[in-house]
Amino acid sequence: MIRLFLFAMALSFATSSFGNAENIKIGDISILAPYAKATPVGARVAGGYLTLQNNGAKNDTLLSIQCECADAVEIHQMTHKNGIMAMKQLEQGLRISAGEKVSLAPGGLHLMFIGLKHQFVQGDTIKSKLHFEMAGDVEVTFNIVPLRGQK
Ligand SMILES: [Cu+2]
Repeated sequence: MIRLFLFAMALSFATSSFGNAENIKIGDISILAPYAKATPVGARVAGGYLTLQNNGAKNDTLLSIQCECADAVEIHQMTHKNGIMAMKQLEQGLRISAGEKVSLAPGGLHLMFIGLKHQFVQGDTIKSKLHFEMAGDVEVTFNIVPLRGQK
């Protein structure tokens, strides 16, 4: 009995340590662990990250993202050209092939919040609407994590 109780405690602690992060499903798409990086005062841009999993038999595409927190949200890819790192917008959206998982993470694919209307503060959350070609629209809550630290 005590063991069961401890297990339940551990479980609820593990869950709460993720704050408000939620894994969301819309149609065949799962959205896992969305988070954004905190920003210094006056910053104009912030990076957002998540994993998209397509559980279905049809390809889907993340076409656009909207957030009241920013003028625009773009899907970016890091590119290396002659040793110089740059970011390129995926103007056609981000393809998530049937049965595939696509991770957006620091140093690679990411969402870029551009023209921030307020600072992103560690511990807060921001809500964004993701628009998928097949799965439709879904609201996603991003946890804001320290600027440095989490990868
Ligand atoms: Cu970017």
